[in-house]
Amino acid sequence: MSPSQIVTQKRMTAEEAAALIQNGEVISTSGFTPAGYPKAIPVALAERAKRLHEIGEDFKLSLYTGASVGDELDGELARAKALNFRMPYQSNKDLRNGINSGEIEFVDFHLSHVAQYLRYGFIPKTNTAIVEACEVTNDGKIYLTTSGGMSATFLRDADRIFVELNTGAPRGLMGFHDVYVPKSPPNRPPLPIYHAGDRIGTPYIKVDPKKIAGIVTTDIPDNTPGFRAPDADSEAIAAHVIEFLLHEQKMGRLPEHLPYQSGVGNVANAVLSGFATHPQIEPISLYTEVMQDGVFELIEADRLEVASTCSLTLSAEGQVKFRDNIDELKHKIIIRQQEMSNNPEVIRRLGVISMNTALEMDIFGHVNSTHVMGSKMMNGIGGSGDFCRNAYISIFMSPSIAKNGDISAVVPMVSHVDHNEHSVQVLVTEQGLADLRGLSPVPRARKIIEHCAHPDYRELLTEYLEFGLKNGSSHHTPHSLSRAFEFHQRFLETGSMKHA
Ligand code: 0RQ
Repeated sequence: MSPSQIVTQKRMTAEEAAALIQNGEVISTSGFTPAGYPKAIPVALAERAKRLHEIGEDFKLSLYTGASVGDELDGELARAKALNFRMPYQSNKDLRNGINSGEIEFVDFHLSHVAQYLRYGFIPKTNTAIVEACEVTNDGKIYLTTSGGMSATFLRDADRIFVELNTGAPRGLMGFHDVYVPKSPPNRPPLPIYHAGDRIGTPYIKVDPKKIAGIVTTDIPDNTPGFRAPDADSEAIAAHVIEFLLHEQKMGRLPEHLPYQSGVGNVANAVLSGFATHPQIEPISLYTEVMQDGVFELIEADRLEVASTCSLTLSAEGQVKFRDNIDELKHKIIIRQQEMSNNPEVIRRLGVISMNTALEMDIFGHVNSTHVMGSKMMNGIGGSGDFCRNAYISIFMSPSIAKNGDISAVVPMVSHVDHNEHSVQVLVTEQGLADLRGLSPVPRARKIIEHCAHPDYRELLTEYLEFGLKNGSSHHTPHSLSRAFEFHQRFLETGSMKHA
């Protein structure tokens, strides 16, 4: 197929586009966990930064994205020392090192908040938006590839737009997106999504073609980590979650057809796998932000009604499966902008059951998803807060130990709070599940220790609780402030949370 007129007129190389971007700019890009992000211009930008640094010139950018993006963007720019500010979520090793060394400022956001922050003027506007598209029309319709992210708001906000037209992305992606940008208060009407599968917007983002400064053609695929088969711990966690849901159903506390959100990683994939294979599970729908390969198992088992997501985070193998079945999948999958996939109003209305992964949880039910030992940024809160706070039931999962048993995921007090006791309802490890709904703090603590803590740490945790009950200032939440971080302290001093 011959390229449209706009592509012929505005075509340029990645290097030419990168040369137009100046030191100090705020750049916004498409991309969400890492799917649908631009790949060629960022690599050229990193090269430009390195060349300028070599001759002693400054070149640093602020970068806004939907969520984590591939190494071609976060990794290349971090290694080229071309970033001084980043938000709202990342998962790249080199970028993470830059953040933790203090070289790059990072703001960790609820993912549903960021687009409206930009529209409300709470954060600096963007100079240049770079989005990956599978089609761009002469009248300025941009059809995104594998993620929604915040592209609609970025494209409106930026002074100038570059499009990476990915000729390797299937054109069949046209029609998957549902682009809707809510009006700002006080004029925002209710968001009319009543079922996970409702479409309320357009399949494209419309921009003024005059704002498009250049179109770069590429054929680079999403660089997504491969799909790992679930390990024994993940399978055990999934089995506890499914047993709990079936019990809730039996007790009449789980209406049919509530949609699910599931986070990223091994555990999330194992749960979806469990939904696909367990003999008693009915077909489900997803109202989620990231769709991984696990969804194919649901489809193959004929157990997926519909999936609303912000990204298609598929392995190389998953991308082939997607392409081969794209026409059928179009009826099952909707890709939304993240302020809609993660929208608190919609999540609460639909009754989404949320399942996310924690780094650590404490005996009173607070969860840390982001900060190792209270200080070191891992990835960010992502959408876990959007879902957890508004879910019908909010579930957090984690293996009970990390680092060969030297770290307990259950601690006296979390070293950083992302999700607090008021929002966290169910905790699960491979050891078991603690349903915390309606429990006051001390029974909550006993249940978490008994059901979730690893046997190696149960005694230490119980001793901490009993010490607080005996010596603390209150029997309500019996913390002993001088001892609350003794697990973390011990790990930092000896390399293990266990007693020497
Ligand atoms: O370390 O990488 O050196 O092996 O943390 O842990 O068990 O592989 O788990 O990859 O699922 O990540 C919470 C980070 C879990 C993720 C988190 C070490 C462990 C390992 C990774 P290694 P696992 P996962 C949807 C929802 C927040 C955002 C979110 C996350 C590494 O799920 O970023 O939920 N969540 N978004 O050894 C020190 C502990 C530890 C620990 C594990 N207590 N202390 N290290 N590790 N527990 C997506 C979006 O929002 C876009």
